[in-house]
Amino acid sequence: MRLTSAITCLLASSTAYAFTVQHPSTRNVAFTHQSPSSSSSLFVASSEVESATKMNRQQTKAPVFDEVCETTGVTLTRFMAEVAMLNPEIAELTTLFGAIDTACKAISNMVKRSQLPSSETLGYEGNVNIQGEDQKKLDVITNDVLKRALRFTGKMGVLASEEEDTPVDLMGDTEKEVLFDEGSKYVAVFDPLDGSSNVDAGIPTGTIIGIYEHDDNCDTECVGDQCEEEDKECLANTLQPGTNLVAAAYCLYSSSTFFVLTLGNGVYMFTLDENIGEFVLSHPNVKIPETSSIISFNEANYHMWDAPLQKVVKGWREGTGRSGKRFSSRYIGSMVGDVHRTILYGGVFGYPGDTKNPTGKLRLLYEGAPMSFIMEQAGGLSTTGTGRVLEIPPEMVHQRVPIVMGSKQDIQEVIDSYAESN
Ligand code: AHM
Ligand code: MG
Repeated sequence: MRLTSAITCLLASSTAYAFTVQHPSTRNVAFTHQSPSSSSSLFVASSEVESATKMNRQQTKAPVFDEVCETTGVTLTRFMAEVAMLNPEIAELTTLFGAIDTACKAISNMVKRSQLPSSETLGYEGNVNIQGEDQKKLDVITNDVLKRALRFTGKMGVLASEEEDTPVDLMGDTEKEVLFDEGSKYVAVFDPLDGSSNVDAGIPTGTIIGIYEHDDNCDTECVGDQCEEEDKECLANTLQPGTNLVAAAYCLYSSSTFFVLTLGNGVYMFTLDENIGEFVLSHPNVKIPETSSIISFNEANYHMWDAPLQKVVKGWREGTGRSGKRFSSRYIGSMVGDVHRTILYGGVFGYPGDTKNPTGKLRLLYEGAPMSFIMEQAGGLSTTGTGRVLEIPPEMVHQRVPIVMGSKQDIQEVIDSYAESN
């Protein structure tokens, strides 16, 4: 019996697996697997095929669960097992997601316990990272947790983290030698504890992860000085535009712990059930409302923003924007929490450029691109105002990018305002 058949509450007659594959140069193929009781439930949303085409990238495949059993649930482990069974060529992602699953649970636990005097994990580490920011103890610890978890999958080539000066190969030791393992299939970029400035106050934080494919040409092995220039260039594997992402995920440490992922075909939200220690599918194929009336910016910077953005936000505040609705403000100051709410309730989250910091604050590689991938896969948009965030080729690991993302109609209003100002 197929594993899927055992999930009785999932396999109602309308349940089918549907997924699309796009190889940039060749084809756009739809595969389906239908449940035994369903002969006509072929389900491939045309919008998904269109969005795959638009993205011009190799799209990974995910099962579509269109029902969730309220009592039994589908764990992240089972979900990934389904993905692997139906898509053997990306089966190795299962190992990676297993590692991230464990790391997020460990980080969630640490963040929760951090308020206890005995944990001694609050406050500053005493180091400053490459971006001149004081590292919090939890920044350093969580970076280590994630790095170790990924390292022991044996699937990783290179990673880049907010807390590392340069990309790090995972097979090397702490000397950060340049060394590649032939089995390395993936490249990870991550921010281990985004919003960590909030953590001492017990306010939500999150982990952001993007997964790219490792360049097949980077299969040489070398150590330190033996490395040729081209080997070193392999480290630049982390510098891929968001359109190349094969997967992205975030974990939100809040009133619940969430694990939210996309494999390029919809967004799946899992909630940690502490009783069984598992992430359980709680929001399958979640879609952001097309419009809403919530804005989420650090509005103290309003006077320094670009005029086209000021104009739109002014209209939203006053109820004279395109929708005619008066918007409310909700701003945590933790991107993961703010984006999570935006996906569920709709609206606009942004950290735009301003006269002081023209490229804004958020980092393209491990904050902007993975979160934009998730936002687009949820049916939203993510823009700099003048361009799609996912299409920006990064030149540096810690490069910043102005971002406004959220409900399609509201973001379109921002894009139009920039276009009109030219
Ligand atoms: P961090 O990666 O150093 O934690 O900074 C990123 C965070 C985001 O989560 C959040 O959107 C932003 O910084 C908040 O910045 P500000 O305090 O300027 O509003
Ligand atoms: Mg961050």
